[in-house]
Amino acid sequence: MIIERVELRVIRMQLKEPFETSFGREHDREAILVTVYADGLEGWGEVVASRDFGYSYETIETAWHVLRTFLIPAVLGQEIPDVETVARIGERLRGHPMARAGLEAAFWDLFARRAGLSLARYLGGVRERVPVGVSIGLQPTDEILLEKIRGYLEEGYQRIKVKIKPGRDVEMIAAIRRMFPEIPLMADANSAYRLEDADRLAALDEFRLMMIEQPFHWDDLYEHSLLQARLRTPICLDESIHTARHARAALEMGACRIINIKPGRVGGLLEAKRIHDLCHARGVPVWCGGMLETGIGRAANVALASLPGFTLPGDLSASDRYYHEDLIDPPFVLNPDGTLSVPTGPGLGVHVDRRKVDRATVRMEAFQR
Ligand code: NPQ
Ligand code: MG
Repeated sequence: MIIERVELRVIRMQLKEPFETSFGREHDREAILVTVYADGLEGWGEVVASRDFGYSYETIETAWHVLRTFLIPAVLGQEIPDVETVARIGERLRGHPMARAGLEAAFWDLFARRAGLSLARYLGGVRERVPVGVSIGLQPTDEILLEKIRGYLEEGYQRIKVKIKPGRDVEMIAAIRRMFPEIPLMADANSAYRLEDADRLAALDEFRLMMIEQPFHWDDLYEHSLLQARLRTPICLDESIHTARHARAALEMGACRIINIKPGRVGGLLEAKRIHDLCHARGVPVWCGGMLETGIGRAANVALASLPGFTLPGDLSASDRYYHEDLIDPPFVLNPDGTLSVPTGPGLGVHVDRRKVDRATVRMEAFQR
């Protein structure tokens, strides 16, 4: 397909409530939407970088720069036969996975629509519904956190993930376990600990957590392998897994037993699928992470999570977990069994509401061949 037009938009969405992690607090979500046009079809992708660095070094500004200066000129007016071609263009850059993933996602949507298939089917998905959990940010007090957990359990979420950091860990998890002895529970540190804190993390072993996510540095594998050797609880790596090569190295050195897959973190759905395939072949469970996506990024994640190796509930909450009003219609809603239904229409399989997109847009640029 000859790519006729690409549009970039920065959108800003008010969060229902602030989301706090070990690296900071967000009140609203900014993201970039990418739209590609060819042969009378369009494809939508979401770049999950934020206004500020924190989760990673990428920001809206770095992603915008990389897209308009390097990636869009490489596809505009070109014959692009498949997503592999887009991925190869992206791989010429070092780093900037979120920028690359957002463009690639738009092409996945475009090519799946051309094939008349849902993105899930196009990727090789096998599930009609995917199990979902919820990620709860740091709260002012344990009492407020316990109330939040109770609310999400009542809504039907299949597992609870809480954020931890030094000073908000063992006692807080103990309080959760006293109130909810049996729920599927996990903790995400977003790289807040150092190797010297290993005793504190080992003290979490008694709480039967499903996993501890990313305790150490965002690019570390080795120190995680030292910690995993001391823990019964599986370590799950998020920030540290940048490619399928990293995933293989992490598994072979015993740095983790579970991997969180996010297309934005690993440069796109193609690399995400490679990590899935590697883990699936080795019997290593994976789950789909979340980046406070709008319905556009969420739909791509749900499609990815329909692959057979995604056996654990993902951070794939319903649209109303973060936003009063999503950009897609209808929004994602939680099924009574704690799943999200995988869209079956062509491509992402969701209707992008352009009026809502326009209202959320704070910056726009179009590139025409
Ligand atoms: C994680 N997500 O698994 C990330 C981290 C995260 C749902 O826990 C703005 C944009 C704020 C993206 C905060 C969840 C964010 C963000 C945290 C991602 O580690
Ligand atoms: Mg995480």
